[in-house]
Amino acid sequence: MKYRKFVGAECIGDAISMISSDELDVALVKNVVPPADCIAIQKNFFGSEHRRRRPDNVPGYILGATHYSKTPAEYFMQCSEARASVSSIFENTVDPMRLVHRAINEKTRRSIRPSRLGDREALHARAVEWLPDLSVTSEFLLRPHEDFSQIDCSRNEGWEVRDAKNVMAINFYASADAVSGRLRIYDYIPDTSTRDRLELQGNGYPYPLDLLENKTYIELAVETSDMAIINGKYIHAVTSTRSKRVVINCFVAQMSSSEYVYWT
Ligand SMILES: O=C(O)CCC(=O)C(=O)O
Repeated sequence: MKYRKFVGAECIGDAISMISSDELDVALVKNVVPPADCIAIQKNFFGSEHRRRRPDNVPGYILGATHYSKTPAEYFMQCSEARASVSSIFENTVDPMRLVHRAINEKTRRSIRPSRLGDREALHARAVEWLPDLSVTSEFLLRPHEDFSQIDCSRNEGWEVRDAKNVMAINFYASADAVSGRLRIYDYIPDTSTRDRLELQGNGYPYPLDLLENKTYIELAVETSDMAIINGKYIHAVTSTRSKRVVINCFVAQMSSSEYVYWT
């Protein structure tokens, strides 16, 4: 697994084009957004009446929509409903995902657009607040998973991402400290037969820990204002946290037409 650290928003395009061409699997870009904008994003998020408990048994709050476990029709319906509230997170501040779009345009000279289903469009971001884990007994805030099984499944028939050969997970940290809530990426991409055997086709979550026992990993000590960009086929997890952790994220894939599409 190839990992590299970058500094500054001007490096986002390099990180993405290197991951797209398999020169890199994991990139951590430091200092993407000034601290005042991270605070403004947090303030907008915490002030929003649309923030709600995550519906997927992961401890935290979410604003926006997630395609996880949903049919495309359900997901795109939620995108339409949540669009205005997602935009409000970036009111009067920097939108880190728009920085990604600009970087793709400028660095790769490819276009990026929302993934579509008919005339509906996917969201460009969602925001997640992870609740501090006070039980201390669990190693993970989010257990090991990968992001490819969620798109590479029959549920998504008729949605263009079903044809994607890759997926990048892009996470921007509006609030995080280096001590806990680390992003752990195992040097392991499960093949289709492993996903089938574990019955994880369609969701890719959670992978049993014994499968990962002998796998090496890197842990990104993510901090406020960092952006982590990873090849989402690798199994990854978030270690438990005792502090406030607010993440803005989305998925991006480069399609056979060479254009990029995003969704959440
Ligand atoms: O919060 C993070 O660092 C990564 C989150 C993640 O992997 C996910 O939401 O699927």
